[in-house]
Amino acid sequence: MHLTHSANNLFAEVFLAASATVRRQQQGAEITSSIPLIDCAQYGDPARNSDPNIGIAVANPVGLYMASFDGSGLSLNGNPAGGFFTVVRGQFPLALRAVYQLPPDLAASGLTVSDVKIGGKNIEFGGELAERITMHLIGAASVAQTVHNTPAPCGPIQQGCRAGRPSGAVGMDRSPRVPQTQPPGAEEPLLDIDDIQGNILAGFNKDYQQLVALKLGDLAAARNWLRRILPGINTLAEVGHFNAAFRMRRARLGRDPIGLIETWANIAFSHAGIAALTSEQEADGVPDEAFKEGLPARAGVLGDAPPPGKSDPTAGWVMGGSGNVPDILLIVASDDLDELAKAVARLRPAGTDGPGAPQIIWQEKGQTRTDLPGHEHFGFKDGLSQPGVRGRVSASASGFLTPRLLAASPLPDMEFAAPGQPLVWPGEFVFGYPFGDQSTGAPVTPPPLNPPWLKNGSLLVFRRLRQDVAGFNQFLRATAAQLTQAPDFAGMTADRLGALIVGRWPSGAPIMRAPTADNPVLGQCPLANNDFLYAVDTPPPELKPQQPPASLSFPTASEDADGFICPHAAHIRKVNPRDQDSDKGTKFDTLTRRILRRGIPYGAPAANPLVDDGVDRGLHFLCYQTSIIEQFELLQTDWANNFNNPKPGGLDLIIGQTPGQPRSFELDTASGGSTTLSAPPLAFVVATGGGYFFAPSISALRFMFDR
Ligand code: N7H
Repeated sequence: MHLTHSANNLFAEVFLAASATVRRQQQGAEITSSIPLIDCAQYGDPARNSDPNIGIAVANPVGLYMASFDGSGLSLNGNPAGGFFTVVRGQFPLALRAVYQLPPDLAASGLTVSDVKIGGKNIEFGGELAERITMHLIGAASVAQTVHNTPAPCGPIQQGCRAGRPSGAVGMDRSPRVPQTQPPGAEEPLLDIDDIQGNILAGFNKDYQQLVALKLGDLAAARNWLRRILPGINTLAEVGHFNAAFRMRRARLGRDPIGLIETWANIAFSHAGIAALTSEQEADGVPDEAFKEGLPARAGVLGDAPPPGKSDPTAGWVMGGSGNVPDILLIVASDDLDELAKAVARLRPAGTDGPGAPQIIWQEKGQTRTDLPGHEHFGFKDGLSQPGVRGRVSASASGFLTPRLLAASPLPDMEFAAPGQPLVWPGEFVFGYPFGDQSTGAPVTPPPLNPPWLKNGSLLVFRRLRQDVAGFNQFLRATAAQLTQAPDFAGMTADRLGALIVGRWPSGAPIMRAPTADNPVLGQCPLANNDFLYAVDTPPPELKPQQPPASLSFPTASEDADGFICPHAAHIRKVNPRDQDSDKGTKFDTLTRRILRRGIPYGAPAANPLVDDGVDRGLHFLCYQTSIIEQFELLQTDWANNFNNPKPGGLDLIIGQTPGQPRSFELDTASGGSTTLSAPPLAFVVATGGGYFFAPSISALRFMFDR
């Protein structure tokens, strides 16, 4: 396969040229005539292949590229065969040339591509592979007045997936740039990477994940079991190193590495579980009332609606409802489905642990969508925005848990790890480390822990959230059709309304940077897709010298204090108002509300998102924090369920719920348009199970069974 840019008719040429032409400015005046424009753009440079008349730089042209290849379901002799697809020119999402061929050892054994199976059937035509390639056109057709097109100064401009506008672009109201406080970073604590469980700070990030809920029986047998599986509970050191190696390989290969497969397990206990294994008093030492009460007692506070004719919101839950609270939650995750099954079989209680070993009361597999990897069931890319956790994993100068990519901070008084990723003190997620002052962000030394075994542990929230995919999409379609009747919202589509409600387009492109249409290249660009603030214009990122250069392809986010671009009630704005004040305080307070999300979809994707097929599908929502009340519950109750907070503007229509009452959502435009949507009281996302747990350190686990 070989793709090149060919503007094969006049319309296409004009379209591409218009999309690619860069406005230039010199000494404050826009350049409009051709020769000065050519000089300014340095198109005379023989090393540049460009069209001087219209100003397209075709060194990295506007054109058709391969964005991704879906290798799921390809197998050779029962082994995954998606990885034989190799990009040989460019790289995703800007790949131009690729081959699908067997590695030399397999080819030498006489196997050919026709031995590869797709969905159990041998490949017959190249087209069967081609249809798994997602193509995209780089270059945006702009709707007049909607796309930032600030004139750039003279000189070459780079394009591609890296980040925002040219540094030094004029016409931006930007805050003064301050050098990012850099290492030594001596004030950042050394994290006990061999004692903290791996899913908390590193995240398993696997395609398959099984949750196993257990009830204790005989305590001696339970302790035998825990002692047996302890070596299989993975640490931050193990998971973090694997993730780093995976990232490095992927960066070099331009695709997911083949054969780099790992299987991880972590464990957490409910209050009753800890009380049984230690004592009621020890369990009460976990400093969180919500954890102590347990999820069934808190479901009403969270806004979970009881089923008709019942008063208990957890009646009918598939697990974790009143009277059915597990003592233990085991999380097992793998890159490979067979390995996952083997690990679960190894880790589950067995007869050899003794009579009365813990019983499995519920288990369920989650898995990334095969049709849209990384997307949740409503169709949106998930897992993009996580806080940058401070702390060191080694004493070396670059030994930070979260890589520091920025040379300068976009905000004068706040430090960031990467574009859009502010740094947060680890005490917000793991006990025993400094946490942030809610007014200044300065680190606060934690008080001595009592009981001391809390150290290196974390609180885990699990919510089994069923998603009504058809209900959500029908609502979008019907509401968008009504809105188009109103002059201020003419042209509204279901897709755009969905993006306004989530705050991102399905590709993950934030509406703050792609106000009118999805931009899949932006959505897939890690340095750009989370780079936006709400209260001020977001300056282009200033990356450290060793980072790839920032590009100009995507418009930066403009200040949106009024919620005209991204509504105040959009899901991602509700649960993280970023630099904007909230009812609780300033942006420094918001840093103390962050959570580490580790969710994964469960259930088969909907074949037709508008049709209710009765399939139970949704999200195994998991998150870690050190205060369930001040973090997860605050996001759900004080923000998502509340019209006025963090800023007035409506309920979060993704997760917000107020049983029995319609849920309203405000849409306002800069031109004065305003309307309030009314969504049905029954949320599109409904809890059907879950629990509050404590994920102890490796050493605390020993304390639980060595008694
Ligand atoms: Fe949300 N969705 O598909 O709409 N979420 N969420 N979430 N969520 C996020 O940034 C979704 C839920 C957060 O920093 C994205 O990773 C769905 C709960 C937070 O900008 C998408 C469900 C809670 C963020 C979704 C669900 C949160 C976030 C954008 C349930 C906490 C980061 C992708 C079925 C109470 C916000 C991304 C930021 C992002 C969706 C649940 C919180 C697409 C479908 C219960 C903090």
